[in-house]
Amino acid sequence: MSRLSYGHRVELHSNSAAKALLSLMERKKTNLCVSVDVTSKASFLTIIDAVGPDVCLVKTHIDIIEDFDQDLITKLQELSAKHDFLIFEDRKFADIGNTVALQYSQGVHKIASWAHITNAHPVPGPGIIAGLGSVGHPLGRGLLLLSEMSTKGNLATGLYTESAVEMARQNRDFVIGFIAMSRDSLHQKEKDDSEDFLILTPGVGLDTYGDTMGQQYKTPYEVVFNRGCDVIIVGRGIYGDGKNIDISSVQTQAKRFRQEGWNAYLKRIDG
Ligand code: 5BU
Repeated sequence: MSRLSYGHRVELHSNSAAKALLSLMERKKTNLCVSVDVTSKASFLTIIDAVGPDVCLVKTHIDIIEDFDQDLITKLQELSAKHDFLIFEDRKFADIGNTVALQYSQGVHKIASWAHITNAHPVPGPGIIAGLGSVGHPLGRGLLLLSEMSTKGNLATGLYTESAVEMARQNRDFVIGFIAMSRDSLHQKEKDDSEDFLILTPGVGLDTYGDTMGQQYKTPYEVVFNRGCDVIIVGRGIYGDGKNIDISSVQTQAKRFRQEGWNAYLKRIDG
């Protein structure tokens, strides 16, 4: 499955967020997602405007923004239209269905109203998909399950990962794929040729191997070519520590990661 082009895979999905993302990647020729983990509205929007031409997806942690307001969402949506990218709120929901439905739709952030894609830990069981799906599916949103993580010592391995894949298989209209470190968990159990899941992978870097808090980095080539993942998620590798942002360096790094990710993908589909 991972040898098919993004464009060919559009038809294998019924979910509109999955279709939109795959079409966009094919059209714009990028599999780069930038994770914009900064805490001020101004830096957040500045970085997104700078990397916008090079990304298929912008990943947010909306709850770390100190001066969040509705205008930030309006501006984010304007940038999404201007540069042609989708929005992924990395919320990592992890509660019972009833609670996550409220967290997804209500409160200050009203995530479901603007995030095309969000994600959830499978730890509560299928009820978390039912809860999020009751809000997101009618809006055409897509959900990723965290079947693996990038950090040292994480518990999302083995049977846990396999169970996450099974939960996704039961809910393919809303669960569009996984946050995972490789395609292996799917290959082993792939059931039929029409099954297609997106694999989005954080922990991607080119100049460092990790940080002091357990993060571990792999290169875009390792992630996309060797491990068959679809989207590379890059944060600090592009904008550093988020202080004193140098826009031209942010743009240079975004183009560098974009090129590395796309070349690895071209080599993969070339087989
Ligand atoms: P970095 O600056 O490239 O290390 O940022 C990585 C981002 O991806 C950050 O927003 C994390 O919350 C996110 N992430 C991760 O690093 N590893 C994981 O397993 C998951 C999410 Br799930």
